[in-house]
Amino acid sequence: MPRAFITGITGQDGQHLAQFLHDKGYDVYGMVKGQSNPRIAALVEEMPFIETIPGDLADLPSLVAALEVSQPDEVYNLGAISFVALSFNQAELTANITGLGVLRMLEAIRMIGGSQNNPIRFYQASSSEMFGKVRETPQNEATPFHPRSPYGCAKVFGHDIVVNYRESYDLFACSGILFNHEGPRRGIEFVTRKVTNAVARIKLGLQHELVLGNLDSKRDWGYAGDYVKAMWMMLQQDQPDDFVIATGETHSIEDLVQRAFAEVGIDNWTDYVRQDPKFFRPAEVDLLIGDATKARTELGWQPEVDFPALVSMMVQNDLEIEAKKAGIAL
Ligand code: GDR
Repeated sequence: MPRAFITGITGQDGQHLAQFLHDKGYDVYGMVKGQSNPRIAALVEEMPFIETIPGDLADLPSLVAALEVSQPDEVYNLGAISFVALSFNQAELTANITGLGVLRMLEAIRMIGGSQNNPIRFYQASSSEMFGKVRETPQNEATPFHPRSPYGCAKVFGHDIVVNYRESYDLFACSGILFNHEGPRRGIEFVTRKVTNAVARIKLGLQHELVLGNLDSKRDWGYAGDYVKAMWMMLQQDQPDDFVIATGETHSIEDLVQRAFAEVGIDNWTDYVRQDPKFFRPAEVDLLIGDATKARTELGWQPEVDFPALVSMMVQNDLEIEAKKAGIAL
């Protein structure tokens, strides 16, 4: 059985990837940090096949030990401080975990290595946030970076160090430059889930207002389930390389809000939405739209869930969850 080691296993992508790899016959190891994290208990209950290993991206010896225990064929580094807004308040922590954490993981791989015939293959979760104040539209693998947040800066470091270690030490290391990807497992702090959850609660009469920041920024939103498949595909290539993963369509936050309300039959959405400066960011990424031609031609990857289907999936999921919690029959 092939073996995979995943950091960030309790996050949205970690969960999707764990299930995807398990279905492919992998033994799945997930790194968990902290002492008593309720998300770990919930995850292990849902996916009992996951073997958890303690460790922290801030602690190199713990990464080395985790690789010694799991002896992976593939390592997926999805762990990060991943919320862009938070990175402005905790910039140093973000640089340490989201940026230096990548370096530590690469060093751990250099130390443990895997067998000569079967070196460890490494996937790094790079991000469209690296493009930031975009230099060209759409963005592809050759588009220069101009990050707009401590998170984006840390991801640029992570991306560059992967390229550098690949070139310096001949590691099988790939970066997926993933544009926004969402779904029912998305954390409530991110705008898609915040909106779909609020819309469900408003429809059920449990909430009366949705408070947001900037409604004008545009994102290329795909479905997380499609995107974890691309991560795995990258590691099955003969040569390591970097790939943009995106849908090639962009929508504003306003489009998202409008479509989510329409899904529950509410057309007068402006009556429910208020803007608050506290949700605006010190610097914004105004427009993202990815060109995934390389992934399509070289990996044979393409997204299966489009924007309307994604919003519908998330709203319906939140309706079910919120109705069940409140004891309301749908
Ligand atoms: P993003 O995702 O920063 O693109 O990074 P997020 O959903 O947080 O923000 C998207 C856009 O929505 C605007 N916005 C709001 N955002 C949040 N979270 N809450 C609000 O109330 C709100 N109002 C407006 C934001 O200003 C922004 O323009 C995500 C993360 O998953 C990263 O980790 C990942 O690398 C990138 O996607 C690709």
